[in-house]
Amino acid sequence: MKMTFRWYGPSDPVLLDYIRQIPNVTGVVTAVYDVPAGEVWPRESIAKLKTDAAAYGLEFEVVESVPVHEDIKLGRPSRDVLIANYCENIRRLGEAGVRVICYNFMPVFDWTRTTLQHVWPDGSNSLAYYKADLSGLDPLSGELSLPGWDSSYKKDELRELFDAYKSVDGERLFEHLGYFLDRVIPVARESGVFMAIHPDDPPYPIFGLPRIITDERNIERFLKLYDDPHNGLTFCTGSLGCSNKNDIYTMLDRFIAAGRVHFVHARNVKLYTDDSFEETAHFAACGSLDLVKVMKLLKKHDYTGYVRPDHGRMIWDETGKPGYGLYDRALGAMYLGGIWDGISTNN
Ligand SMILES: [Mn+2]
Repeated sequence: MKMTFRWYGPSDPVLLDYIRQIPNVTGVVTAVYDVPAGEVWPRESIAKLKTDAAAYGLEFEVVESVPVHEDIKLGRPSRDVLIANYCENIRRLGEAGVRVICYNFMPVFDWTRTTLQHVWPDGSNSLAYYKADLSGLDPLSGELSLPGWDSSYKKDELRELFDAYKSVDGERLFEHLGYFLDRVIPVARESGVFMAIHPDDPPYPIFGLPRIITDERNIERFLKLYDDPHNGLTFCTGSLGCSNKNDIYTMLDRFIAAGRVHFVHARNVKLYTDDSFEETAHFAACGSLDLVKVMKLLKKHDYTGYVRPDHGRMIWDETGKPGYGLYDRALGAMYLGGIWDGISTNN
């Protein structure tokens, strides 16, 4: 197990100088964030991430994310050029020593929440998702503002995208994903890179748009689309764990045994019966998920891949990127590392 920490590059208020002070964290998870989806990342930008991290004794072996252009998800003719660019990014990242690329295949919206600041009785706050709040929103109103998605879409562009997705249901989306994998995975294998798809977050359709990386059956289908270890998963406990139908422990046990888990996002959520959820501290007692059980499964399988604490709360008056403050994620890294040490001793 290698403990890592997400870092948003030089503009991140969470400095590498701080990250290196968290015991047990050996590397950063980052990306070239100033190149639009579908374009090739300059080699110099990739090299700079590596030298920046190395200057603080941190590895750069995991990228999150190389975004997939909407035209690839939609299966448009322009996808071939975009996929070729994607392959070039994989080659360049492999040359720079990157071993895992996290990405997702969610139409239009990336991770979605209905509030960035759910306030807890102890004064901390965190991200939350209330189904009832989302049902009243019209994504085409031009006023939609949700965290985690590209708000740079203009109203017309968003309408055009929604129209385009009318002919893409879950089945078609699976086809388009298969087309992408057929071209990308051979390049990943040659480059020594493991592709690790992130589950849809939350793992059910929103605004009528299909979502397919959602549960055990669909993930099994995804893995079979291209049956190769280089076609793998980012196992995000919080994303999969915010659906009552998912038993994340059975899923993790099974997919890790199959050698298909390359990256783990460890996060806890308090889950409600309608699949609404609030993000909580990492401790098992704070939410509905048991990260002790998760770490025990990693230990059971002698997991040698990457782990990172996922979204944290905002505590101690910290301000910054929602979910990605320093303090609570550092506490999460310590909790996870403590569990790991505790189950690693022979006492
Ligand atoms: Mn995640």
